[in-house]
Amino acid sequence: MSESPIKTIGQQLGRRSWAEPWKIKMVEPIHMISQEERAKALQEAGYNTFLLRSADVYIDLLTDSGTSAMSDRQWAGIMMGDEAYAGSRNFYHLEAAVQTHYGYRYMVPTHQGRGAEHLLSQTAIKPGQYVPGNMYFTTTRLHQELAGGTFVDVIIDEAHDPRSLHPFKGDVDLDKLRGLIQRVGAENIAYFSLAGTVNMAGGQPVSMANVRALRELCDEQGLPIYLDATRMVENAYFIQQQEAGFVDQSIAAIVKEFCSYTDGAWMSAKKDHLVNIGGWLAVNDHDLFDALRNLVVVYEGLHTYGGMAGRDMEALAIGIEEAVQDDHVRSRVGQVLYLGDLLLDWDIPIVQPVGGHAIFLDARGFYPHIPQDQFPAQTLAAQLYLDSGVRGMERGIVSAGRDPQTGDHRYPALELMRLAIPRRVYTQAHMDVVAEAIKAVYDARQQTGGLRMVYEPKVLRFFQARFEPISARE
Ligand code: P71
Repeated sequence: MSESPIKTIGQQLGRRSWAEPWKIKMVEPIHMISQEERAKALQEAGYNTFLLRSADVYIDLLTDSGTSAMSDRQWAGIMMGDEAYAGSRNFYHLEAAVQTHYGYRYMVPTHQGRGAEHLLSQTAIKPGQYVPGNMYFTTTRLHQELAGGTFVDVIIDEAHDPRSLHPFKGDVDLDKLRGLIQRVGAENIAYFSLAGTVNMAGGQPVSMANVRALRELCDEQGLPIYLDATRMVENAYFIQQQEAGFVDQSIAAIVKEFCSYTDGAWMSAKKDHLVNIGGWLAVNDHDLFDALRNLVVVYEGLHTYGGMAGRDMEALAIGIEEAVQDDHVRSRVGQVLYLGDLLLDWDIPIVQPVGGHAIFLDARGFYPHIPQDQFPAQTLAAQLYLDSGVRGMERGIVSAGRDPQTGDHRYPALELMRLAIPRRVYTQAHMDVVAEAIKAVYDARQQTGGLRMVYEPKVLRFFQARFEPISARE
């Protein structure tokens, strides 16, 4: 009998296949509208994928934030909501889950990540202070600036190079940090703002060795470290797989050790924690906690709900537990790597190594003929939607915004278009469709022209900016 030419992915790669550690119990229909309808929708949205209606999107990879599928246990938790204004049972469950898995003493819930960033920035930054960190994130840096701080990027140089294969491109460059301390003095630094993984670098992880060394330096200088733990579980997976000495440790143990080198963390629970809304802020210092607890009631809600319903806190507490299960994390990151492998195999320019939550297409590699102030990554997001209804997000010059001092665009080294994969939502077949769509857009790259910005909001402009195509004759 002749062998079938059709092979599973596992067979093609010479290994046994693995599969998701769940089966599907409820489905949400999706469909692709026509090419003409997509062209119209894109024009109405000002060529900004944030302004598209989700009904006009086929496969939605705008973000992995709040878009994951909850488990049956989490949905059951929704029914167990204790909607008391104060002291809800679900709050205590959430507090215990954070203490158990992240190890911090005190926790304040917030409605989502930026609520926590706001509280931490207002309490821990004095106007005029510097906040060093391993690459900016849009909302994080904005809250630091609104509190009178100045963010200083001290990530390793490799993080700015989409082709560098460094396995821990999220690492802090300790020499850059020492240089800053020498220049401005430790007393003018509020804290170290550490993110694991680093979203804007491509979902790149920080190594355990690096956080240990950072802790030593910060101890010498009397500086606290606060961690953006939004995708720390995914960071732990890379440590487990790639850093010597961790292959036999559980994700849960790695997360906890990593956090033990930091003084506190803020969380957008809409990512790792598998909920549609929620966040928290946790610290070890009681005085700081007291200040945060005072402030949360002003901006979020009482300190035992912080802007979440009791049911949301219950789903979140359960999500924290599910998030650190090894089989879950392996399949979550494994799906991202699968899409990345397809694209790499076809020589499509993407950020390498592939990170934990998303594929980042290198828009400069697609459109070397489009200057950065004609928005290559924004163009790429528009083209991919037009081709197949797949929605991604610009992460380049539009996201970087303007320099508050000079008013000019910031010109980031990375001009990327992100395709973020929601957790437990799409199948391997969806990934195949996405890969083929990207290939079609790549094959048509030379016929593609850039965009001009016709409306620009003052802050976080990427959300609502509008664009128009620049015609070939201009
Ligand atoms: C993402 C988001 C959501 C988002 C935010 C801003 C612009 C576009 C999309 C949110 C994060 C994040 C990190 C590392 C804090 C937040 C804010 N990411 N830190 O990637 O990735 O959390 O959205 O819950 O307020 O699509 P929040």
